Amino acid sequence: MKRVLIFAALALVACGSGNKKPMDTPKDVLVHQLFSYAENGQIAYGHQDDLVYGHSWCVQDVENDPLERSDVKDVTGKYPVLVGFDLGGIELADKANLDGVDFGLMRRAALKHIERGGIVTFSWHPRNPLTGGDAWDISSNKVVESILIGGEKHTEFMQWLSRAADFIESLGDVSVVFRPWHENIGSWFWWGGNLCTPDQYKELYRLTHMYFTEVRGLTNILWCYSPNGNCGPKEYMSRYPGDEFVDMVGIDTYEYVGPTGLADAAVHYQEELKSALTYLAAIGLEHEKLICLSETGLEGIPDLKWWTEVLYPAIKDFPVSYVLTWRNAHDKPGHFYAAWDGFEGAADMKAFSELDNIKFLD
Ligand code: BMA
Repeated sequence: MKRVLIFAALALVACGSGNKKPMDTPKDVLVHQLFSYAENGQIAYGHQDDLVYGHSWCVQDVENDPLERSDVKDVTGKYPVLVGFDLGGIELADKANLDGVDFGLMRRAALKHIERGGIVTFSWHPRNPLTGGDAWDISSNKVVESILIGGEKHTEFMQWLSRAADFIESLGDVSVVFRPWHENIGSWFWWGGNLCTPDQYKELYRLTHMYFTEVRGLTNILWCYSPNGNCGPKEYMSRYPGDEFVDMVGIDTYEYVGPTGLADAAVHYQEELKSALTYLAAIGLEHEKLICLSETGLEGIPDLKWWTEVLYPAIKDFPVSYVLTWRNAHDKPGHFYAAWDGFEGAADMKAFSELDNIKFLD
């Protein structure tokens, strides 16, 4: 790994090369924060939906809860640097997102986390605008076409975008990471690989970017392109919307345990991760973008040394600014991706949090 070159490129990103605006916008500050982790050889840790619920608990008083609880903090003594939230449901002005998180609570938690020095990242699993199904409804390959300019659902879709933009705007003068239309090489979401052409996908991403930045003036967003990582570099870039629409490149890659068991799953996951991070680092260098592991994890963490012996060795040599593990559902006991107080594998996550080059919130 040509670390010097990578960091030189990261420095260009951090300085906003070719960009004449002043250096202290909230977005600049966020880019610098992420850049400084990568530059110091550190990887920040993030957790989805931390602060609003965890394994077997959930914030009840959405208006007054002090938002101090966190499974990650219970186990490691520290909050994660990043907290991820999902906007799924905002498109139809729902009160709560697809996992039951009240949007007012989400706003409060996001701002509280930023106030503590943390970073917030948003994903979005919107419903299917053509069929009325959910994000996973792949029954039609005409959905993206239908929402682009000239499509039958375009006007309606622009209203969906406006509601997502309203939410981000309501956070005020802060900068957040936004990674819409994620996991787009695989075909499990209506915007996935077999569901639209590369050009249609790019147009969707650019339309979203154009609406947020040019129409709504939301220039503090750090845009992350985050396909699923179980593909090669050519496929990864085949739907890349373009340098002017992207600030960070990431991948979503999970470990899955198949019939051959845990040890095999770990080997396969590490191989996949290292291969993806190798090309991601090269892409970051070439395109002057930060890189991240935007989603990862092993559901239920049956491998009690997963953090220090599987995840850490696979990521430690790459200039990844952050790694985020998925949510700890409060209503599905086996659906968790971070340790929680009482979980038998908690000590290993604590050991991970204490590694020199892994960063939690101080
Ligand atoms: C998936 C699962 C689902 C959830 C969705 C969006 O990976 O966690 O239960 O609804 O993410 O958060």
